[in-house]
Amino acid sequence: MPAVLGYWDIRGLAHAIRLLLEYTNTPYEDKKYCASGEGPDYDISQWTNEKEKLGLDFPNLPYLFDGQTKLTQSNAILRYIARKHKMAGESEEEIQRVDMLENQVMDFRLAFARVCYNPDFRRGRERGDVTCLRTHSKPVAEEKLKLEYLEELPGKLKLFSQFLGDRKWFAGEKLTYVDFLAYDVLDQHRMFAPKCLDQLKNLKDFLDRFEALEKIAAYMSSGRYMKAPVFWRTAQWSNRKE
Ligand SMILES: N[C@@H](CCC(=O)N[C@@H](CS)C(=O)NCC(=O)O)C(=O)O
Repeated sequence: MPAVLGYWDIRGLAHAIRLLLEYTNTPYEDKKYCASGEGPDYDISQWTNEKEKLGLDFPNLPYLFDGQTKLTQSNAILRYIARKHKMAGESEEEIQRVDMLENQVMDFRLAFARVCYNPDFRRGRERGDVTCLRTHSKPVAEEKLKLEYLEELPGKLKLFSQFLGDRKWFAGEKLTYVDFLAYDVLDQHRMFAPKCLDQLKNLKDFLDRFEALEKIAAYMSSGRYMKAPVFWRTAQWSNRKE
């Protein structure tokens, strides 16, 4: 029986899991739940009708079923797959680096999502009553949020670059599940701010090295691969298929 990964029909918290399932050659069904109707009150019954009936301890998306194993929490799912394939770090130093990066990536991801989902500029845009920063620009709130985020971004990325240093992968010589997380958030940022990695050669090389892994390259060129949307319908950036 193939494993089942359940998630929305977006990239979101499932991207690194999908990549790891592909890399480890795990047979899986990529079960995608769709929201329908018009926003902001989308119909999410495809998920909510099932949510409490799946036997999950903490019903949520993403979930993974694998034989008798039923898991939620994206990082718990990643660690479960990684442990099976010895991709969770082995030496104490590797494990420390894995633990730290996993949590650093989550902080980075959530800060980015807070900007991309910010309801202030959505409300402003819907009301159409926000003044513009420049005559032909987007509403000021959106512009301001993005500019503030972009101002802080180089400092945040520099820390990832220093942490990687001249290592091949983030834990050291061996590929671990946190490389899949790091790949996902760095790639999202490259889509959001295309020049943001220009001065950080080791991060660009890391992305290239990751994409060149045979299984990853095959997945990325397959019809199964989903580059976008990164976020859900209610986001202000990357909320639709490209
Ligand atoms: N900490 C959880 C967060 C899960 C979460 O927020 N899932 C969102 C999508 S990103 C969701 O729509 N969950 C379905 C629900 O709350 O019913 C994880 O890492 O998996």
